[in-house]
Amino acid sequence: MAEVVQCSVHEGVAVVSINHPPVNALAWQVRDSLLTALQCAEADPEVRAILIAGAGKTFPAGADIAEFDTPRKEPWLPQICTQIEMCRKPVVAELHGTVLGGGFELALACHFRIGLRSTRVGLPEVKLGLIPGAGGTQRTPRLVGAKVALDMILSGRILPLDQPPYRIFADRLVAEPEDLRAAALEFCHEAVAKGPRPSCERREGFADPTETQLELTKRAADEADRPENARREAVAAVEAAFLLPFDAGCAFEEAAFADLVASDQSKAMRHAFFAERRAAKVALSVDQHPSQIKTLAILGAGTLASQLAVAALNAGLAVRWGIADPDRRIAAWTDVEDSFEDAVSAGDLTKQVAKDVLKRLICGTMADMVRSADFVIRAAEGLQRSDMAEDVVCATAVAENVDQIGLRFARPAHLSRLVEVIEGPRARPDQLGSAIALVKRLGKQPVHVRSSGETIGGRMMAALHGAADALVDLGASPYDIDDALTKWGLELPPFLQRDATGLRIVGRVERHEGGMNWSAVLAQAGRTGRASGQGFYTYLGDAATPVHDDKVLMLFDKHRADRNGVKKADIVPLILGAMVNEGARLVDEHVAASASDIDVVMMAGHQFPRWRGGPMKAAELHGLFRVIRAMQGANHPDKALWVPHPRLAALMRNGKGIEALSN
Ligand code: 3H9
Repeated sequence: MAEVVQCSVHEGVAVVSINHPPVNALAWQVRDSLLTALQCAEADPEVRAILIAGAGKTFPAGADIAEFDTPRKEPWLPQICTQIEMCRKPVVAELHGTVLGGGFELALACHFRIGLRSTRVGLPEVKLGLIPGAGGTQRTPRLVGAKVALDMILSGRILPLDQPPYRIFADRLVAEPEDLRAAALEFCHEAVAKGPRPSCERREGFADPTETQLELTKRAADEADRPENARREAVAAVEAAFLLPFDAGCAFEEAAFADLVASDQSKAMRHAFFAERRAAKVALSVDQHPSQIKTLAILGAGTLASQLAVAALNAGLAVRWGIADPDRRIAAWTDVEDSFEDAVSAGDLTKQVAKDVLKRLICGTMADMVRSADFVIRAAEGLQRSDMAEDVVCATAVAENVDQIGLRFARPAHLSRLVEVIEGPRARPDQLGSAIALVKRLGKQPVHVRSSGETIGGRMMAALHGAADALVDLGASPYDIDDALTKWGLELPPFLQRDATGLRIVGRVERHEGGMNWSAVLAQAGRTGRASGQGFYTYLGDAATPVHDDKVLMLFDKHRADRNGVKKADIVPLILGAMVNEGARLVDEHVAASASDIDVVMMAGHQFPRWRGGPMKAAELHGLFRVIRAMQGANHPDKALWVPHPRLAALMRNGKGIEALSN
């Protein structure tokens, strides 16, 4: 096996190359070897400058995220960054690929940076519930100012190094990959004349102290009420960079990072990171490459079809849009054109790009449109597989029975990330492979489901609503339930959500044994939802402000015997309990492959907050023992809700985490 860090000397320059595929994450063995290589190079009298590079596709893309679940092992990355910065010989970073997190911090600790034009940089730690922990909160604002540093840290975005203001991080850029090493070595020789330039001594980013303090005060106020701890800590750490000596600022950052790594929020977000990647890696016997799908036919004239057309065009596909009614074709084309004009007005696209994109869209009869397609999506009910080649996959995107392949896009389909890829009872492996490849080609998150049309999201949302109704059966107020779930992090809690959908529609859903259909009760009393100004809530001021209404509680009390059957503190554990029970059933029935797939569905498609990690991880972090204890205390006739599923009970008994719930 190749060494994870290789070192060779070229005309007085020690080239230290990190070789730890796939992304050169700065795992312990990399840090250990890197530190040794740096110490050797500094001590070697033949070496006059040091070049740090990443082998393969990228300079390090960050610390090894998996390591955060294990005890910290020295040398820690900040120590290596200090060693580099204090080196008596100039140290140059050679950048390419995605230079992220700890990788970007490593680069900032170097005295100089040369990179490929195509390099992208970023500090995405906040997406893992963390702040940069290897000097990123201290060195970045020193170079580029508090505003840009906080934009980078709080957005976590991956940004182009060759564009302002990020261009400032590079001392020189090179266009062609094959020229990079020679240019970097030449730059190292120039750096010998310049000598080391420690970033910790720079303060040009703080040139205007008044503006810096104003920016920091504004950011602290913006973040004050947000639930994610890492965001507030990031602002505080950048303020420390501004106000404190470098070492004291680093000590603040280190302590905050250590607290965040141990926090449930970060554990949840790290779970999300790996769960999303696992879900995208469906074990396939036939693996289709996304680039093999170039032309997509979409059949149907409705909103879903139009959103799919926009998504496919944005992903660079050629779109053949089959619409039976010739008059609708013109209107449909205009819908899509409008959507791209909006993007031009918002500054997201140039006119020319929008024009070029629209050249890839053709509308016509269904038969004509499917003829040259690599993949067909039926986006309206009742449409039949027309005259297309036998090997072309035709997936249904509407809620109907699935025999072969179903694609369930979270709405709106052009903006949402989630697609549940349903493998029906008669699906072939190659069809499933193509469907997953298409979803990846669209830049969306696939989750594999085995069913005849059921989705993970549908079943889990039904469990959530069923549990909310059952809590009302037991005497809870819908307002207490919505309040508890909002404080927990749900953007749209169940009863507000039903009011928005309309209670006549929601009231048609059947309740199980012993349950009252509270939506139907309200609809019968003329409270049909938000549009009518009255539902679970009464709406004031153009139906914009929901307020609690005692009349609703009085109406409910006529239908239920127990008015005090639920403690407020039990609401969240009981809702989670019902969801995690349904999750265990989904895995047991092989509809979902794992608990982590269920979490991905709920985070990517149903607004479950990422910092909770999805309902399955949230139940684990809350404590499965505590959740199951609350379930056992709930006395409801619908046993599916709170009688713990045997697989869930086994997890608790064996002290296992939710990851163990998989097929
Ligand atoms: C940090 O740096 C903290 C410091 O501030 C302080 C330290 C003291 N670790 O995404 P892909 C794996 S926090 C471990 O499919 P792409 C990934 O799981 C870190 N593993 O590829 C997958 O494994 P598998 C800050 C990692 O080309 C494989 O690599 N950095 C890491 O679509 C391929 O990944 C980040 O948050 C990692 N850091 O995208 C960057 N990164 O094949 C996180 C990737 O077994 N990474 N893996 O499923 C990314 O954003 C993307 O992976 C990247 C490549 C854009 C780099």
